[in-house]
Amino acid sequence: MRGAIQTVALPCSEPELRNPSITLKYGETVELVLRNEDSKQVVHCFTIGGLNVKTARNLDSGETETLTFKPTQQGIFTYACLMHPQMAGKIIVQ
Ligand SMILES: [Cu+2]
Repeated sequence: MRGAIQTVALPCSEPELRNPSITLKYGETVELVLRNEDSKQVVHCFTIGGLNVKTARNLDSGETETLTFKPTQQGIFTYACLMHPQMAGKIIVQ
């Protein structure tokens, strides 16, 4: 039996900069569904500093990757696209 799963969808695009803060529960598995919604054929990646979470590769426009992980620390972390540092937001683990 697996525990509760939190599923969060996160669009990745610029320049709209839709980078919501995401709140996760400590110790509870999360499925973070990333989708590159950029209309300009720009690739994006995704990484969360401090939680050792990142996409396996860059996502082309329209591509989706699901990252499954369990937050191992509480606190406030920053997520970002390494190629577009302005595409950043907060992950709050409580
Ligand atoms: Cu990017």
